[in-house]
Amino acid sequence: MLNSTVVHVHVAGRSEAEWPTSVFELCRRRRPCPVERVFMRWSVFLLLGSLLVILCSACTVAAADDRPRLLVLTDIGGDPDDQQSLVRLMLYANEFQIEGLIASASGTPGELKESVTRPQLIREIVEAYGQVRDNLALHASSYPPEQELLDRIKAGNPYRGLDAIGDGHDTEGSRWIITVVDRPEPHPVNIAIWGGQTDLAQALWRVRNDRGPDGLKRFSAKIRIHDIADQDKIAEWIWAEFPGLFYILNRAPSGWDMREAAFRGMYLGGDQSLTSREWIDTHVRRNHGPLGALYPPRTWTAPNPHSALKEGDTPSWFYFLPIGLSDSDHPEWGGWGGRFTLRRDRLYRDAHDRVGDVTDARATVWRWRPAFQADFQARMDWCVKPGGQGNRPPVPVLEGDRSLRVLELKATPGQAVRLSAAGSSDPDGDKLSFHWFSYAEPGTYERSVPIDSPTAETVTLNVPTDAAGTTIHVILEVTDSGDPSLTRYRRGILQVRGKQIIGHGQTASHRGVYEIVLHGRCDNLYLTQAADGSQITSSTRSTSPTAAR
Ligand SMILES: [Ca+2]
Ligand SMILES: [Ca+2]
Repeated sequence: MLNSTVVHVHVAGRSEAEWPTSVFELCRRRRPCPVERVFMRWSVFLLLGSLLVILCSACTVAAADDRPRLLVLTDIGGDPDDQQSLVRLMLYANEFQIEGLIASASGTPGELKESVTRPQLIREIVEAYGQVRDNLALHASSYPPEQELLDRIKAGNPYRGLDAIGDGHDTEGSRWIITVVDRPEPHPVNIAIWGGQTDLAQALWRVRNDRGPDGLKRFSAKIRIHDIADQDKIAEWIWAEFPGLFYILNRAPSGWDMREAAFRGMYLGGDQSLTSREWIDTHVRRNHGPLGALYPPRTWTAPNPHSALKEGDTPSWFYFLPIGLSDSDHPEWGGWGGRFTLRRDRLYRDAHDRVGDVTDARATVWRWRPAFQADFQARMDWCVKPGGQGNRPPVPVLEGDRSLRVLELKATPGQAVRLSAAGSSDPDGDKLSFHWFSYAEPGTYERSVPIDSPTAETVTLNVPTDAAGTTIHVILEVTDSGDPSLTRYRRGILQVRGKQIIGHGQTASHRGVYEIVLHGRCDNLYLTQAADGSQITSSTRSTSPTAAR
């Protein structure tokens, strides 16, 4: 028979987003009961069997393409910043499987006198890419042939909004979305929305109409959406009609100045010498071949300190770009495409970072601008420089791991954790420099943790004694000595063992009395204080389940 433990916790002063743990995590920490142990034993047999099947399959199937799948919807033909974003994306065409470039209704609602789509503007840039593709391929592998990208340019609906969704509103673009998502691939389709969402909404409508709710559910589980600004004003309708979508809405909250949106950190805030007309003329538009020459020198949105580089849509695909800094499954972790918080309605919305004396959503993007602009500059050089010239990024190694994945590391409060970047290298033989820092906002330990000698190859992080039960995100930046200097990243997440405040609540404020029901023995439950030291005004303390039963 299972024992049951009920614990009441009274917590005040923590906002919903800050609540660190859940009953699920608690259940993983406790010792399994006899029934569960039998089940787990059988699970081991099942797991071994499954592994055998997978290994056998691997012998006969060619290596899968693990690059992220990317599908873009662009309102190209309005503000020229979409052409800017597309020129930059072409330089990274080797980092993705580009599945579609869909021209949705041009411009923002009411911006143009006519309702049009402009796929020819995409074609123009892809053809310019075709002229520099062989030179790009001298510096990195996997650049796709021009024709492959041309074949994936599709036209969407020149009309937008709810009146343009439903029977009779299928477009080449909406059908293509369904074709791409339906392919039996192991990886999700990452959909970056640079303009309106109408063609995506039409695809979802069509799938639900033809396949029913279960078919829609299977379809939706295969996509991740990063939407810049809800341009067609149908985001709420989409969430209501097609629940369960992985949806990042990159936009300032209602009632705020729209310039507060995370994506505007591409051109607002931070070091604005890197967005000037002089910068884009020198490093992109002049002497860098036909692709760079198509980079528009002016954009429309004001205020923009230079009215030159804007690229408001670039964060949507930066978000999916694999550079070792983050994981596309975790918008709350942050990276070149910004950082986002999961809200109660299951949507991800702009989060705030503190950088220097600034705390806002734009900082989650502009904090990385020196690195992503240097990367842009180097890849523009690749368009024209011979092989062997033109800088390539370093390859960081974290704790002996050479992949780009985020590492989960165990630690205890008060421990001096040694972290090593030994083995990091550079394909050009450049000298490497290191910068380690704790990225406070994504962790549940909500303060920055100092690192001894943070520019050394191997460093020590002293886990604070009050960090029990929290996570601490550590970023390793490895920068080479090439021209321009390029940076790549690794992230380790320290999972700090020990006392942990564990709670579960469904109330709006997460203030009040929480009830935790434990089944079976529990040797590892402690209730003391919140991770940030705040405000458990009363609690039933328990160091063993019997104490609280
Ligand atoms: Ca756009
Ligand atoms: Ca290099």
